[in-house]
Amino acid sequence: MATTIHILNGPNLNLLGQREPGIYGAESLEDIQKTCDTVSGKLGVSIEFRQSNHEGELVDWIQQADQASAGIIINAGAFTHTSIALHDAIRAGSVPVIELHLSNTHAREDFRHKSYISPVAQGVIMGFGGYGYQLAIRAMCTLLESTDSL
Ligand code: CA2
Repeated sequence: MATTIHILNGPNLNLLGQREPGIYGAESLEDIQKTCDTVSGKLGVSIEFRQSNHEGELVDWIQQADQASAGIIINAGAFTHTSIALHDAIRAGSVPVIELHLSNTHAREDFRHKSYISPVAQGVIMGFGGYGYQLAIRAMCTLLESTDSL
């Protein structure tokens, strides 16, 4: 059975492609998911791609992914900048986590400069729009190979 990577998306990411294309790009989350399916298929891994507007649901998914998955890629949206609950859920787990953002949050408002995810993530990818999802899948596969987990 193929190794699974969870790709978790936080609040408002379901609105991608409808507003603010200058910041987040013109692709919808569904478009991004399709590309992720293609890329992961080529790399021989399977993905579980999800989005929620609810912090507790994301906590549940992180806990589940820690049992069912080899790694987690998470774009926590605005919860990145506020959520100690997501920080604690990641910290409690043992699979590698890659933090992902479409935009370069450090080039934006001050309140986006703080991340509660970064201190518990293996690495961070940001500023490449939807292409960042492909980069994150590739980075996760390289990481898993290097630890003989793939
Ligand atoms: O750059 C990213 O990926 C973010 O995680 C996106 C979040 C933002 O709060 C983070 O600071 C950075 C926002 C999610 C999408 O929000 C939309 C709002 C309006 C229209 C489309 C998307």
